Amino acid sequence: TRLARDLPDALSRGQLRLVYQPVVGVAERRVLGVEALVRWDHPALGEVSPEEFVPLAEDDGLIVPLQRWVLDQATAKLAGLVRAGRDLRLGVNISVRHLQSGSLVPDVAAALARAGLPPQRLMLEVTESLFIGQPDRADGDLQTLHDMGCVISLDDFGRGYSTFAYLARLPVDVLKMDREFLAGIAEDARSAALVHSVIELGQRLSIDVVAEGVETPEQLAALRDLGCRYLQGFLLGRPTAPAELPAVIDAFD
Ligand code: G
Ligand code: G
Ligand code: MN
Ligand code: NA
Repeated sequence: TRLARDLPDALSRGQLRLVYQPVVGVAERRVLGVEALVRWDHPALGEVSPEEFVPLAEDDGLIVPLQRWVLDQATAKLAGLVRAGRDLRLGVNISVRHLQSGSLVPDVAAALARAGLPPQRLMLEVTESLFIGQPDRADGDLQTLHDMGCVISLDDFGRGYSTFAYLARLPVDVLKMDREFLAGIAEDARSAALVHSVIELGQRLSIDVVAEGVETPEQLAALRDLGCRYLQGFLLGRPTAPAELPAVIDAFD
């Protein structure tokens, strides 16, 4: 396809960029962190979603350089914000293939060192689909990153299967509850009970739960009532260009 053909040059031609979406603390009433999300501005096709090109990069062996670029850009950006006095954490989505390649640990260490960013500021977002099957070297590398001080989050929690088993197996600090859970939360007692149980699961395991995909004030109110402490979604803030990020963060203070 055209996208697959053009992807190898996208990085060198400067067609990739990052946007950042805020994560808000309910008790803190402020933006606690931002998640980096990659975009490709294709010269002819316009903006391409990572949903389309990340799988292509994974098939073409381009994912490791792409993820290195994301890590370098995002850690440098966050280090600048921290130096400017902002107390923020950075979330970066990690690819299965990068973890399995064995180079994620040195790549993360290098990005943190170049940026001068403490590992505690970096949250690595992994999806559970990564860990289907036997424990392998990816488990060990994730543990190493956790031991280095990086925060590990399980992204899209609840979308796949065997989720509970992963919680026993992996060093998870944060659960990002899939937005599917929020679909009926404001109207329907069963949906609310399900979300409540995920929040309680987090409390029992000392894992912070972030609700993803908060779009309406009704969902926000329901999540607050259920004791959810961390929120992300279009209602709180859309993915934003770095230049506009300070204004988005200040809007909460
Ligand atoms: O930002 P958006 O909703 O378009 O993201 C679509 C999907 O792409 C999500 O699953 C998100 O996790 C993933 N994604 C966004 N940025 C990155 C990235 O830098 N690396 C990887 N591997 N996935 C990303
Ligand atoms: O898989 P992951 O959670 O990393 O996916 C992040 C994606 O979710 C991004 O592409 C982002 O644009 C999208 N997203 C963020 N907030 C919302 C929201 O409130 N509603 C919907 N539908 N998508 C969202
Ligand atoms: Mn994510
Ligand atoms: Na997610």
